[in-house]
Amino acid sequence: MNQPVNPSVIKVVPPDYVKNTQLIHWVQEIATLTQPDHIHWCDGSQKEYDELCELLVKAGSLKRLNPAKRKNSFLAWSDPQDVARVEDRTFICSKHKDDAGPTNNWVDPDEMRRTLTPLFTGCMRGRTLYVVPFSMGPIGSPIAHIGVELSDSPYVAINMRIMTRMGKAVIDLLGKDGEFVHCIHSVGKPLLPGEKDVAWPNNPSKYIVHYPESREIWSFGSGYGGNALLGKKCFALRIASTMGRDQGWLAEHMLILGVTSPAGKKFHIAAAFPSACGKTNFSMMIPPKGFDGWKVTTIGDDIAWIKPRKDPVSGKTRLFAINPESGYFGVAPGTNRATNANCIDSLNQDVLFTNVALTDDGDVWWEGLTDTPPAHLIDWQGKDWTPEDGKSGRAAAHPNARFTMAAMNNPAVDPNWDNPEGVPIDAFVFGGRRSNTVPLVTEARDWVEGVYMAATMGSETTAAITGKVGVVRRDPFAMIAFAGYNMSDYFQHWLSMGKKLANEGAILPKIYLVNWFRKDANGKFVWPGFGENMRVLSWILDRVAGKSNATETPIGNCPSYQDLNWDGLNLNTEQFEDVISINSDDWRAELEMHNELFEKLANRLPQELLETRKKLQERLGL
Ligand code: TSX
Ligand code: MN
Repeated sequence: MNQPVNPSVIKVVPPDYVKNTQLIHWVQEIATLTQPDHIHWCDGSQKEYDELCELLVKAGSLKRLNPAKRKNSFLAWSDPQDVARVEDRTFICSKHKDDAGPTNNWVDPDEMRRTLTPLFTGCMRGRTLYVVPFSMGPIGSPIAHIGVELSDSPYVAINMRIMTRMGKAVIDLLGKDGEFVHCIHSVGKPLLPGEKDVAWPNNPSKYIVHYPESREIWSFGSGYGGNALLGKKCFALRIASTMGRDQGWLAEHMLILGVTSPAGKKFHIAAAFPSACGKTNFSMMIPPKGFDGWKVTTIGDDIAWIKPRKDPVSGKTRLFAINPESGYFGVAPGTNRATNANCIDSLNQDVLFTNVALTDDGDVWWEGLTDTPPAHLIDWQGKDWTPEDGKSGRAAAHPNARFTMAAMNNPAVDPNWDNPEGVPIDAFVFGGRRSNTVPLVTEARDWVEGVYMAATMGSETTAAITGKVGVVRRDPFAMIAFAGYNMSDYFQHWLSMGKKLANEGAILPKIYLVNWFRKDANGKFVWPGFGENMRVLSWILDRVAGKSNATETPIGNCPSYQDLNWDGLNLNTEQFEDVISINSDDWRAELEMHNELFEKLANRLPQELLETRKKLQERLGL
């Protein structure tokens, strides 16, 4: 690695409790490269968190919210050019291009290192390098893994304390020779001596780089979300998915929820949805009228790490899941008491808000929080805002504005959310946003058909995602942006896991495809969604328990009207038909779109998926 021009770097002196020689040498190496003024080893304490928040307030990067409204909570406004993940600047740098596959940006790893070294050289001048040790998953869990992020952003350090188990306990677990994923992050804005910092430093040139073979992440130029909180999408999905492929487990873009029946029987569901389908809402769902005694609890809202293990109860192998995160980094706009009451109740204290609007009394507001907006706000860009601006289309909060909250502050958090053993998964649910074609719920007849459903999943774009509205984009397993390797190999990994586990006599989860978003001839949503989705969940769980009926259709098993519990909801048989029907013209077009995806992925596409498509076509009489 190139030595910086001015190697006058501070000598790394770690705290006494740091014994890991690889860690100490690596911090020395990165400090020599990036030339920070100071190095701060994060211990994860409340005192440290409070001090970093105070430092960010003094620097003008955070505003403390009114403690009477939002206790111990802060607001950050980002640079308007740093507001979301940058997928076109995200790279999977495997040795071979085919190992990244046709859906990832690939650059040769040696070439990428030649590009990044000059960018990282001296990039932390005038700043503090924070050493952020973190565990993805309960510390010491057999499903968890450790990472260390070296970042020049104190905003990253405080977010990582909420989103991961961060601090000294992780260093202790690492011991002398423990392994960890190396994560390097810089906002990419070194300061000249005496130069005044800006509130949200970043660099117009952004790189989110993964080296799957050496399990490294290098992120440059952004301070926002998944670009900068490297435990989340970069580690827990992209790097972890390659670890799962190599080691026989699954890293998935899935929420995990617990459902307890009135009789006290507990089930667990893992569910994958593309963006803008209300994943966080689903993970915090409240059962509706007619479901007295049912309880829904949250294990995770975004990511699941799933490993097979012998279940002491049944004596058989089952899939056990943990939430590798310890907080939720959720989209604020659209969240309100009707869409997600548990979330609203989670946001009263200890929250970091990013890019929402500020009220005159030091509270926050975003589009959809209340029907009537406050008469005056400061918008996410620091400008005055009135409801008139809203009417002319200028949003007060950025559409991708976020809250960072601790899982423990969710009133519906599952008692096992932090259990190192994980929870046994009974069913996998996949679902996109489709105004037609895809029924409310379809059960896969077997594992392979379920993998096909997930692999071909599509979702319609919304205004918040792109300019174009209502275009179906394929998002296999909701992993299109997050698989750290070839998507066809990823499908094969799912198929192989299924086969291997079935051969071992394992209890495999059943697989379902759902769609809350079918519209009628007038373009209106037919299914009421939100808590009412419990009706679909309880049918699924009854299927798992062998208690409810289904009718075989050409695309899988669907409930008939009488198979669902309608207690407390008026939805007539015609409306049900609108959400469950299978139209053969629609499915002809759908299978054509599956073909387009398969052609793109043809190189290593598992034959079984092509065979499944053929059977589907025959059953549909196409
Ligand atoms: O999150 C949603 N879920 C899952 C909830 C557990 N949303 C919001 C999506 C945007 C992030 C939904 N929107 C859901 C849903 O099930 N369904 C719909 C569509 C819909 C929207 C509004 C109404 C009904 C359905 N009803 C009224 O507005 C009164
Ligand atoms: Mn996500």
